[in-house]
Amino acid sequence: MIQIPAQPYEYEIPDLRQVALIIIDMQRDFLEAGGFGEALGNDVSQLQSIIPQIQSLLTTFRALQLPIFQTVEGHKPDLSDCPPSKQKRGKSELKIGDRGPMGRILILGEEGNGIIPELQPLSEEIIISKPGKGAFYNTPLESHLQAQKITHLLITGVTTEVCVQTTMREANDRGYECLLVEDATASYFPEFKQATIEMVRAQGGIVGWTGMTEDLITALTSMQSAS
Ligand code: TIU
Repeated sequence: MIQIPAQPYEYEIPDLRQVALIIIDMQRDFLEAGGFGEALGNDVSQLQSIIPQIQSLLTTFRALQLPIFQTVEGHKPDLSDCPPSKQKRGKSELKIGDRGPMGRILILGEEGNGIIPELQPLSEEIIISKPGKGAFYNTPLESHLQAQKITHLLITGVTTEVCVQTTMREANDRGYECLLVEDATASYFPEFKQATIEMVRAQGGIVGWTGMTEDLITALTSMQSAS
């Protein structure tokens, strides 16, 4: 058992084999110009500051041979998994499925849908394609977690109040003990990021815990050397 400094109180991981790193939607569509994020009217440069923290967590998980799941939000080319409500939403010129500077917007396999080069997964690492905001809806994520007996999730990625928070709430309702990594998640709206952090850990951790990259890395590596 290890206790990690966190809010609203220490986060406990009973065994290293029970923890996974979840990286939500660090794809070009959200972090680079010409993708879905920009089509929605956002300043995408806002999100790039968290790349070093996620790289550090990736390096630690790889060194400890612990499971990593990256997700990408995207739809089949025929849009059969995209509800018309989602496809039509908003007043932007470019909509899901339209051709943009990085290929068709939010379509699986297109250039814009790929994970950013800095966080490229290794061939054995699992990428979960998800049609919704949450990583559990209509995906095989839960069966992977159950197969590996994972109970604790460290959650990172973008955007904090949309796909990250939805995923954390889905996981919480399924019984997972989740920690949102504060300096490894970002929003186009800094005030929404802060509000999400506070609402997650309010009421005694109603959705889970929040903590910092360095504290997690220190704890995980010391746990490894103690075992
Ligand atoms: N628009 C926005 O903030 N986010 C999304 O559409 N998807 C994710 O958060 N990944």
